[in-house]
Amino acid sequence: MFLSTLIVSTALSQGNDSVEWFFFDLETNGETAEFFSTTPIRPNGETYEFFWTLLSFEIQLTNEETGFVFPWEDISGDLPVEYFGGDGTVAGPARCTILELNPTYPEPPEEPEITGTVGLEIMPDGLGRFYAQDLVFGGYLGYALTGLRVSLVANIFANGEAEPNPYDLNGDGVVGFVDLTQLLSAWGQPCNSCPEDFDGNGSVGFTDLTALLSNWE
Ligand SMILES: [Ca+2]
Ligand SMILES: [Ca+2]
Repeated sequence: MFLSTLIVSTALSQGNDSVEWFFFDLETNGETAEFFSTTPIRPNGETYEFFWTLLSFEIQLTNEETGFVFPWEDISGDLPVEYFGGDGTVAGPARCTILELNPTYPEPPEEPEITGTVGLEIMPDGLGRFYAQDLVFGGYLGYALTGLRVSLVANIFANGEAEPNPYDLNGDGVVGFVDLTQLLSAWGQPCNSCPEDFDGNGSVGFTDLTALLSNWE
């Protein structure tokens, strides 16, 4: 499956001007964890095409009585097929979500050892963020689940250029406090086509503030 993903990816990469491989290796003992790619992709893509493949999904068990920690065990073969990989397209610009999974292992009616959220997104600076959160680890017969390790590879293509967001005044990919500060420092001042005058009435005022706040991210 990994090989076929490589072949499809190569075919699709023609005509795309920004391509990035993201390798992720996340390890957690139940706490929220995140892992960032070492290289970024262009964050202003109009759309992003992606393929991802799960490399391994490992769990670690601990004997609750003796404290003995067992070696990592790859259970990816036991997971439902939708966790093995996938592809799709999302709208840019970053920040945008590539995938979000809610693994439950094992499948009902067995008692779950793991529930939680594992996801991948492109950050405003173009880095890939792979994360695990809201994890609940269970156990059985005196054995507790104490660790989760997920390895995944994603191939992402940036296509086209997203229209710049006029409310993102400093161009960092989000409408937030920095933009608010910039608007407030231009408050009340007459200006001729300055970026903070969203409604173009010649000054920065309440209407512009409301417009920025309603586009808050
Ligand atoms: Ca901003
Ligand atoms: Ca105005």
